[in-house]
Amino acid sequence: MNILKQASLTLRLVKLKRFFGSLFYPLQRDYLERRCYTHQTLEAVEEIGNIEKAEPTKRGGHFYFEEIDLEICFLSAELVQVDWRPGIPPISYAISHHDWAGVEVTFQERENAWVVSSTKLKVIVDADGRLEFHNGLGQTLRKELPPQRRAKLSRQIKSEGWVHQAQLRSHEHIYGLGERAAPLNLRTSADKGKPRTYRMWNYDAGGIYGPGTDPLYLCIPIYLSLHKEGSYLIFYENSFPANFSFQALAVAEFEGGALRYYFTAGSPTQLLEHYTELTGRPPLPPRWALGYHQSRWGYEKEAALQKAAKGFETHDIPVSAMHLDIDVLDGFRAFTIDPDRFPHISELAQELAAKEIRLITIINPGIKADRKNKLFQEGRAQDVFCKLPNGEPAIAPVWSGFAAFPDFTNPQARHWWSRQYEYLLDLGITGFWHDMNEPGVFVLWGDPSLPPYSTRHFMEGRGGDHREAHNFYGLLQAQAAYEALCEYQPQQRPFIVSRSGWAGLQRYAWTWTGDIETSWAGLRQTIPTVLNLGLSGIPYSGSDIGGFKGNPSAELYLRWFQMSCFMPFCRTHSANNTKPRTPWSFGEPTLSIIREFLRLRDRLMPYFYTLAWEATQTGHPLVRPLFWADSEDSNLWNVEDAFLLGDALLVCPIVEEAATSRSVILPKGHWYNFWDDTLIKGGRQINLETPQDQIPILVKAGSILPMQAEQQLMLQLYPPIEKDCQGIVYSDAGDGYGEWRLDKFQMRRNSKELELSWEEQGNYAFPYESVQLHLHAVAAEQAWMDGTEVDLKGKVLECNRFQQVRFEGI
Ligand code: NBV
Repeated sequence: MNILKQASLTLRLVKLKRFFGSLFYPLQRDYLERRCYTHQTLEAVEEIGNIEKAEPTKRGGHFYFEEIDLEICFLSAELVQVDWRPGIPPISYAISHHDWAGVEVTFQERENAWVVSSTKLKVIVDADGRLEFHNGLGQTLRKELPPQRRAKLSRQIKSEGWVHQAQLRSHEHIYGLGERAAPLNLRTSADKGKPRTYRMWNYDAGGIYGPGTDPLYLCIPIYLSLHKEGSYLIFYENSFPANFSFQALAVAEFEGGALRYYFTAGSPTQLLEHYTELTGRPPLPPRWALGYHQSRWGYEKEAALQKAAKGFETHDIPVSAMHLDIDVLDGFRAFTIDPDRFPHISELAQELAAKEIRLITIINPGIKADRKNKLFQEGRAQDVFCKLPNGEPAIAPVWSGFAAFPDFTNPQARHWWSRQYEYLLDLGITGFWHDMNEPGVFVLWGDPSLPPYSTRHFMEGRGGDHREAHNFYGLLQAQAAYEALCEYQPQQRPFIVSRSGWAGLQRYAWTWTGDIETSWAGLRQTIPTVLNLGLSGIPYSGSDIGGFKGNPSAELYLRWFQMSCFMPFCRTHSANNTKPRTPWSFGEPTLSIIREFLRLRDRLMPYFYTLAWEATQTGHPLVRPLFWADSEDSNLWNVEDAFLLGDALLVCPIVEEAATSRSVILPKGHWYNFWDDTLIKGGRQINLETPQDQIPILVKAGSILPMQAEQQLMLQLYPPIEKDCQGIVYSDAGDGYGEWRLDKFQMRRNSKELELSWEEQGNYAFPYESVQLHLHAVAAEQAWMDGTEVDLKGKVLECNRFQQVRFEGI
């Protein structure tokens, strides 16, 4: 009884302390900010003036206006960098490619305009500073107004921002901007026709968010436009806070920094290729990461985790990883393990590893600002924290109490931070989950982060404030972690999940959609959020299955689970005060259906893994909007309740309570129903039944879908209606950086025959013991393998490796 009383008293004290922290901190923040920045500002808009001189450069042209100058620089024939000056140039944290090959560019003068072009793109610069972008076919893709500089003069600070505007056609659709709780088409108005404004400021939604909340944790100033003349992508390399809106004009208002942006044109697939050539492609994750992850805030002791792990065995459910939330931390301090509640973490990690379950732990960036905290003392001595103008560390309340924040814009801080992972790796922790890294802090009012004007950052030596550094925070923390993991475990591929980030995060980490509410609306929101992340270059994401806060009904959990089985990051996670949420928590039939779906995901692993490999080559997200299949079909531009997994699968999750059927608009071509092989003509809206144990899944006609069962590779052959199609399977050891192989298949259909040929590339030994070819929707009378007749059992052919198989009499 006494112990209980004491525990509840401690809890109340902790809560009280937290309350006072979040009251005291914003008072101090507001005071500091007032000293740095008074709101009595004078706002002046500066026009750029007329052009005075224009001259060609090696890769483009330089244009001198009265107040400003402009440099157009083709990095490749498809990608052009546009730089309006002056303005502090950005530190190129987002950019991974710097040494571009030569490119042929022409520079022509016309009456009152200049044309700078490559073979693929044309930029027309008007004497008044308007820009037009055309593609190689001469179609106008984008028309920009002259940018405006906006100077804000206050007593202490002269802050200079930019307003950049472009015309939008009435039917133009806009996508991207990183993580958004918005419709897929970001131009869709909010309630009552109110235009939406999207903020660029990574933001901790504070435990719960729903559709319409803006901003969220991971903003990226990138957008992709689709209209009848074509599609283009624009990425602003400016990390300052900004507002974006899309009405008659696309408006981007930056509160500081330079106006540097990149423009590229092409199909959505090409746009992602060009963008990730610039900002980097995602590395191949370890294969296990594509399996199922179980997490909760509330595994308070080792026993709770062991019990959950046992449940997976008992219920025969595959699980790849288990995540430990802040419960594992000692006093909520980063890089610690609570010795009382997790006394045998090493043994626990080993025990789980024996069951092929990896242990992932949470890391929060705040370092408890306490003289007794060694890490804080060390960080201070090495001068690695974000600072206030007086040189002292900027301190703000988080879980552990008042904390200092590593300044990841300081290479010394990144190095110091990266050294901390070794301790956890040695204990057997396999991967890391970066939370609260916007960075998020506790406040009763105002912005839940560090003071934007008064927090100073190192910025690679040139100095800068938190307005510029804030959106880089999660990205640079992920970089430090990624480098640490590569260094300490060179034979293993890093696995990091980061809540926050910026352009380029794909080089280091996955993400998840944070604290989405537990509701059908929350489930529906997840689809456009994940799709827009993918279109922003972040291919690995997913949501807390069942939503973060609250208790889903069995039906909501099941439908959320079924959808998540086709998303890159498949993880159940929930808040600390929720009911247990494991696949068996809801009894039958939920348990059996989930088991079947997870087994299906496991069988699809060769497909998932091949898509992951393709992402390393192209930057294509694994999960794509339907218009990816045909960006000219404007009927697909708004579909946000279904998605493509790769090119072969079209997944239609159930996002309405008690639904027994749902409709979907199919891209043109033909599709097979995954569950019964019915052939369906695309290019129209169809209705599909949705029993509880299924969600509609369609397979594109002309797909070779690689699946696995035990040691067998199962090639599911979905014949094209005519002509031929290809399919590939990427294989390697599943981790590390050793040999690999590509098995390339070609399927050809003639009037009565189906032919499959196989080519191999790479040195990794074929990892399957046998192969099964499975015909869908057609039956054959005879089969021939490399010229010899073989026995066909119904629609299935068991075989080994071959060069060519012919099915006759189909
Ligand atoms: O660490 C606790 C939670 C975590 O479970 C969740 O996934 C994060 O998004 N975390 C946020 C901190 C506080 C939430 C109120």
